[in-house]
Amino acid sequence: MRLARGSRLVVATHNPGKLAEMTALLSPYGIETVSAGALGLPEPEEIAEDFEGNARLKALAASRGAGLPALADDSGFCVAALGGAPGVVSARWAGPGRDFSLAMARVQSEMGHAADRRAWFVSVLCLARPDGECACFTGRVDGAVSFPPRGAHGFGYDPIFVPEGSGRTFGEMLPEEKEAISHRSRAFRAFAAACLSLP
Ligand code: ITT
Repeated sequence: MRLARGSRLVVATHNPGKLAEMTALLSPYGIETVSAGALGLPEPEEIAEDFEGNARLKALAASRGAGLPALADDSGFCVAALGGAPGVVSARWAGPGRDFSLAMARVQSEMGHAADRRAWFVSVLCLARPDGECACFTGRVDGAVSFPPRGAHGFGYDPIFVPEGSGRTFGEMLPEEKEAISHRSRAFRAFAAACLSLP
């Protein structure tokens, strides 16, 4: 399923941090982007049990709602010592006010002094068309949890995640440094190879 240059594409997220990253990743490809929020599309309930199921559900809802192809991301922060939690419910740990200082404090209190500090982010990007055709692409970045939170860049759990090979959190990295190695950019590279063409 390829997208022609000049196509209009809905970026099917209501998360401003993700919207900024997805728009930057799409910028070299000559695709006209419009966000789900700008189109007034509702946020579908994320009732699937895994990242791919939720990415499909969000991409299909936006694509059918707008009558255009749509790209959705379902992602999460996974902690080894917590059996992979918060994982698919990462956004819910921030509560109704989407307060990620609460979510990060919960990770810290649930981990306690666990010796295993391994953590990873996962992103599944799904491209859907209004006729129901879908294609999904997964990316992952491994690293460790680090407290206290550090850095004001990025969003969500970025201030407590140190990717492998770095001494800094995603929150301390410039957008282009995070983009070089992030789960979302890895999923995006697979998506771009399958669905986009460079000028
Ligand atoms: P949409 O469904 O509208 O895209 P959302 O925030 O509800 O927005 P998810 O259901 O996929 O998105 O939740 C994923 C959560 O995982 C997200 O809110 C972040 O807290 C966290 N997360 C995902 N990618 C992240 C990243 O690159 N950096 C930090 N946290 C991230």
